[in-house]
Amino acid sequence: MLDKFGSTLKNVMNKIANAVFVDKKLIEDVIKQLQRSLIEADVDISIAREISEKLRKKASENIRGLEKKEQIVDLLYRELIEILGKDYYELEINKDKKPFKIMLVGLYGVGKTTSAAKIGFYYSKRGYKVALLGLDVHRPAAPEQLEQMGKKANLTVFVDKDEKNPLAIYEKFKDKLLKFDIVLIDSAGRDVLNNELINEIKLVHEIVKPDKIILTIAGDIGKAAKKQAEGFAKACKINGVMLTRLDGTAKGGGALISCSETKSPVIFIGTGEKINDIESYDPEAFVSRLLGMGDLNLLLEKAKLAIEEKQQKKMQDRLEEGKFTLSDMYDQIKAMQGMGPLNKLSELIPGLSALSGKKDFSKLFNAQEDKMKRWKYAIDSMTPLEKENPEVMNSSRISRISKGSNVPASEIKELINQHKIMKDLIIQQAQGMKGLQGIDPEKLARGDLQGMKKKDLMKIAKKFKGMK
Ligand SMILES: Nc1nc2c(ncn2[C@@H]2O[C@H](COP(=O)(O)OP(=O)(O)OP(=O)(O)O)[C@@H](O)[C@H]2O)c(=O)[nH]1
Ligand SMILES: [Mg+2]
Repeated sequence: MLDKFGSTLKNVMNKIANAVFVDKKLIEDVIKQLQRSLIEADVDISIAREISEKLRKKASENIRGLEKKEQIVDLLYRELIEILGKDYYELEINKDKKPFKIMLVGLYGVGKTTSAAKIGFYYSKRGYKVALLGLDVHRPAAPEQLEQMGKKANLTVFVDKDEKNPLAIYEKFKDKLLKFDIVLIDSAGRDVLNNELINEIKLVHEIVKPDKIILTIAGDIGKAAKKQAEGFAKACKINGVMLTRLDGTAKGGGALISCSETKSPVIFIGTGEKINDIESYDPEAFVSRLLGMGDLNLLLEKAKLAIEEKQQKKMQDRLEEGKFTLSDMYDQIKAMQGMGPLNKLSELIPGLSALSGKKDFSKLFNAQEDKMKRWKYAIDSMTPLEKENPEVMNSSRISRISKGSNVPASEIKELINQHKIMKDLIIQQAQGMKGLQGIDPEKLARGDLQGMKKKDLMKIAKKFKGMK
């Protein structure tokens, strides 16, 4: 279903899932790729541009915090729903009116006859007693085709192969139709929407008085669907659209958007030649499937792990070089906040496993949001040298930072102190537990100090001395 449009959009999704950093460049890449897939789907260039602009604006306003990828996906998802139809429409079938008449109109070869049988099948599966009525007197093979399709759908078919007047056919079967809940009426097409076709539709409309009229449009014509939707809407009241041949065309996106643009609600989509290749069109479900949201969540999970691995490696390298700046500390604490149980998380971050289970560190990671904010202001007021080497900090620097950030000097001192403790421990661990040789690192990581030798416990105690 919509394989091509879907696959280009899935590429956009993969790009997001696999990105290591969510930054302006990624968002720009995503927008460009989306634009490309929209144009491939035969969406009008001006519309594709408009969508890109909107996304760009929304992304710059809304993409914040930790769950950036989810936010981009959500933004794309909502934007696509917006353009691909927004609301879910159903034909309102009046069960008390027998028969409830649904007529299909459309140009030559768009799938009217096939769709009449498909829609009939769709409603019969939902408990309605359905018949098909053939009023296409132009195409010689039309009655037979409808009969064949009706047989596949297990529906009663009313056709007259000799009669050339559609109204006479209707009169002939009128009484028999009363037994049915729903009658699907197949009508004749034309090459173009000319007066001849309009007059025929109007005439049939007057006599047959269909309760609903469904315009059939072939999905593979892309944005040209707009002209058809507008033209038919002028000629008669269209209640909804059946968009056929969405299987195997990249242009389905353009056709759907055209229908949405012209306010012609798509009710059904045709996804193949078989009788059950029909779906009611629900934009939300459709877009989810189009984007492969089911797989996407999995992909995001996997991506998260992959990124963690990459970032872990980078972090590990830095730690092994003895680097752990104030900014690193801030980022780590921030990243870990609100992400789940501390013990579980700290296993993922190099160095921190040694600290899990330590009460004081739990406290540190659970630092209040506003305290974190003040730390951030303080760090932002520091020079690169101070961030990299907080050892250079003295009282005049602290008072400068305090003034610049409006954070009390005592809190800045606390921040520097916490950093020192954390850095010593983390780097120690990263560098192969130099000071703690002989201690099972896994036990240490679990905070499992039982059964350790007294000598080793003393070593650890010494390391934790600075912590309150
Ligand atoms: N792949 C695919 N083919 C379809 C779909 N709907 C219809 N078709 C095919 O399109 C061709 C035309 O379908 P018809 O139902 O005969 O179209 P029509 O509008 O009744 O044509 P006329 O009566 O000649 O105006 C047939 O070969 C159908 O099998 C669809 O959703 N997918
Ligand atoms: Mg036909």
